[in-house]
Formats: sequence, C-alpha cells, structure tokens
Amino acid sequence: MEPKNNDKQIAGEEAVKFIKDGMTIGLGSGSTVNWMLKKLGERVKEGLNIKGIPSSLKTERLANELGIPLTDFSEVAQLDLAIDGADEVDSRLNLLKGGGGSLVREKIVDMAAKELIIIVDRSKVVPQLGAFPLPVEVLPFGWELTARNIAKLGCEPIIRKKEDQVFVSDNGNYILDCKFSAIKQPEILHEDLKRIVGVVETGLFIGMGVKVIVAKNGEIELLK
Ligand code: ABF
Repeated sequence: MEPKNNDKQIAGEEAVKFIKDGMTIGLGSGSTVNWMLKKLGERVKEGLNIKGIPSSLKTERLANELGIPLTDFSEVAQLDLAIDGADEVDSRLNLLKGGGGSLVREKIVDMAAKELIIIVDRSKVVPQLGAFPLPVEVLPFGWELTARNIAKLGCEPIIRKKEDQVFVSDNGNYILDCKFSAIKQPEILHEDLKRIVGVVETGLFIGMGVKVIVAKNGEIELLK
C-alpha cells in the first residue's frame, strides 16, 4: 500500500490539471495544497500564465519561493478557480476546515471562486462531520467569555496552542478547537456560532458546490 503522504501528492498534482492559461487561482493552505503549489510552480516555469491569491502567509511564502505570480483582491473581483484542502468532507460534500489555522482567509478566497476544488486523501472523507474538533476563529478580546458562550452549544472549546504559546492566526486572532459529540446539522451550528459576539468565522464550509479530488492508494476519485 502507498504511504498516505503519497496520496496527498497525487491529489495535489491532479488538481493542477484543472488550471488553464490566463486563470486567477485561489491558493488554499496545508500540506496537500503544498504539493499542488509545487507542481503549479513547475507549470509556471514552463510558461503557464496564471495569477494566484494565497489564503495564508505560509502559502504566500511558498508561492513566492516557487515563482508563482500573486495578486490580491484590490485587483481581482472573482477567481476562476480555488484549490484547497480540508480536514473532513462529509457525504453531502460539506467541509470542516481550519486545522492549519487559516480558515478565515481560506473561506474568503474559496467563496470568491467560480469553482472550488478540494483535494484530500481518503482518510478525510467521513459520513458526518465532527470527529475532528471544529476550529472557530475568535477575537482575542474576551476570548474566555466567547469560549463559554460557544460551550453552551454543546462542546468543550480548547484554546489552540503552539509550543506552549497561544496560537495566533494570520489575522491576529485566536482559534478555539471545539469538540462536539457529532455535528448533525452543520448549517445550523454554523449560524448559531456566528451569532455569538467575538466569533470571527467557523471552519464549517457548507453547500459550496465543491468538486472533491480524493486520492486513495494512488487512485483518484472525483466527488461532485
Ligand atoms: C487547510 O489545510 C485547512 O483547512 C485544513 O485544515 C488543512 C488540510 O490539511 P492537509 O492538507 O495538511 O492534510 O486546507
């Protein structure tokens, strides 16, 4: 059996086939997307003419290293295509994202695209969202109070830390990882969370009409 990491590479490289000359592309974040960026960098060196908008500072750095031309929303109103990863994909192709801490910029970029392609290995495809704790980005001010209000929805929010320090997102905010027993109605949970003052955005990406490239043991499957 191929190692799982190879499936991330296969899914990432497959997505590059959807990129056409002249497109503006939303560049997602995460290790699967990094494989896509590497292949895209090769295509750009061969003459492919595209521009990308990165969804995280990490992606921006890697895109710059790979020579992928970048732009931003001062120049672009709509992206032709966005390619992003996910932590979970359910049977209705709803997504749970934000394990990498870039969910707000990812949502802005992904929602600005005419088409969104999600790249995952098979381990991310689940019948129901919620085994992965739901990342919720919150304002630092009063985050403890925001966390208590979120807990009332039936979870235990844990402040994300990195090397013993509170993790700070690219936007200067904190992330609460919220473990629900199950997320049966993601639309309703997203709306309930968004009503809480201090919540910036949730990692639930619902009904976005995505195409999902799933790689398993070296084979590709397209879900849509
Ligand atoms: C981003 O990268 C996130 O939304 C998600 O948390 C992560 C996917 O993880 P990886 O591709 O590294 O497995 O898209």
